[in-house]
Amino acid sequence: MPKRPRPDALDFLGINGLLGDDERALRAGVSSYVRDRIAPEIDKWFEAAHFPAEVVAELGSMGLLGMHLSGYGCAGRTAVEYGLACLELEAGDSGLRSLVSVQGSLAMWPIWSYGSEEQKRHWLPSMATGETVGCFGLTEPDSGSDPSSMRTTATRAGEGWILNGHKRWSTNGGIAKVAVVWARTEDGVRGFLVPRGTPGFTVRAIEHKLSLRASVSSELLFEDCKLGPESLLPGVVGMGGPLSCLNEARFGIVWGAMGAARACFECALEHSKSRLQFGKPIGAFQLTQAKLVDMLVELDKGMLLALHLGRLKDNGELAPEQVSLGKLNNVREALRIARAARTILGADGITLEYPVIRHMNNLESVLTYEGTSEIHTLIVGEAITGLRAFS
Ligand code: TGC
Ligand code: FAD
Repeated sequence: MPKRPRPDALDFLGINGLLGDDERALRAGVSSYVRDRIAPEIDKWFEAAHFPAEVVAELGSMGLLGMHLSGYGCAGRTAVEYGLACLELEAGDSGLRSLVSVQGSLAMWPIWSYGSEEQKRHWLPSMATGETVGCFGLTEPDSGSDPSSMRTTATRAGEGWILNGHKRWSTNGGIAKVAVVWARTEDGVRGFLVPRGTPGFTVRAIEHKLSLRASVSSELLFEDCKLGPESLLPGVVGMGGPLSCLNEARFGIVWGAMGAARACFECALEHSKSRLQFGKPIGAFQLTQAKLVDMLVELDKGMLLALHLGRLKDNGELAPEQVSLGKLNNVREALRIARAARTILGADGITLEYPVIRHMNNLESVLTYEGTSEIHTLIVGEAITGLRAFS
């Protein structure tokens, strides 16, 4: 009797089989790129806190920037395809997925959704190729989880505006040619497109990070920064503007976190089979197997959750609170998986010789940005109780 094949450890539930041909092809293409181009370099980039700027155009040429948008040079891919790209990019490094999230979901998406026809034509095609990088300024030094407390203001000056304020933690800020900045106006919160080099606009790097070291984080400073009328995003007023952008980026993180988790699981699994202690592979000890199986269970559940949310999104049925549930679960579990993987690697787990500690440190940022796990808990809590616990 032929031996019964065992499920593949890296796709135990056969989730790849739930994908269509186009989805599998896109996933395989991004995965090869990460394996051949990113994996050999990422430890050096991370250690040197170096952002490889040349990667932006490469991602653009693969059609991954603003990939879930249509027209204006964008690839017009589905939500599931966008998610799969995030999954495979983050298996390389969360910084790579951050770059794509911010460019596509936080910079291009608001222009595509709320911009004038002229703004779309002006910015989107060069953002899709990667020639123009965008960043997103919502968080401020005193305004993180509660962005509605922002102090940045835009006041009318003739036909245009004057911007004053301080944004912090803008991913891509130092390399961006355009910043999407959210500011308080007399009508409510509005979005502005601020080109690099505008007088009164300066950018300062945030250094000494021990997480997302291969990603640019910046402060954006606006001092009597004069903007023309063409800078205003005409299509949205109020906090719904910036918060709706977050749904897009959070969705990508639901998938991406599972990529980082898978990379940690794969590394720990391999190590458990080759590392001998007490005369046998550590993977033969029951406690190690329990760790590996717990990791696998959460990885596969997280993948199913991501795919389910992706299918809902493609059907136009995904609610922001459902995205919150996905971000909460998948990032929390990814971090647990990374920590468990670290223990399986023992002392080697703290070196950059293996990808685990890098992913683990990156995931600490992912747990915090795009809404902390506490905030997503409260968003889901409000959805099920009807009671608001933020304030
Ligand atoms: P709230 O009073 O609840 O709502 C104000 C208005 O906004 C609407 N709204 C949404 N619309 C679309 N999508 C959502 N998810 C929305 N959430 C709220 C809402 O309907 C209302 O509209 P209207 O028309 O009635 O005015 O707002 P609030 O200010 O009380 O906020 C509640 C809370 C805490 C959930 C929100 O502030 C929040 O999500 N806080 C977390 C902040 C956050 O996630 N910041 C992320 C910054 S960007 C980032 O981290 C990028 S990292 C990227 C990377 O490198 O990958
Ligand atoms: P705080 O809001 O000060 O929170 C501190 C702690 O208090 C958290 O544990 C939080 O959950 C908890 N807390 C706060 N309020 C409550 C409450 N009501 N109930 C219970 N607990 C609560 N922002 C941008 O605008 N653009 C970007 O591109 C961007 N990129 C980022 C990149 C990185 C690497 C990082 C680390 C952050 C980035 N951010 C960006 C900022 C990010 O969105 C914020 O850090 C995040 O929203 C949390 O804000 P905070 O850091 O000020 O923490």
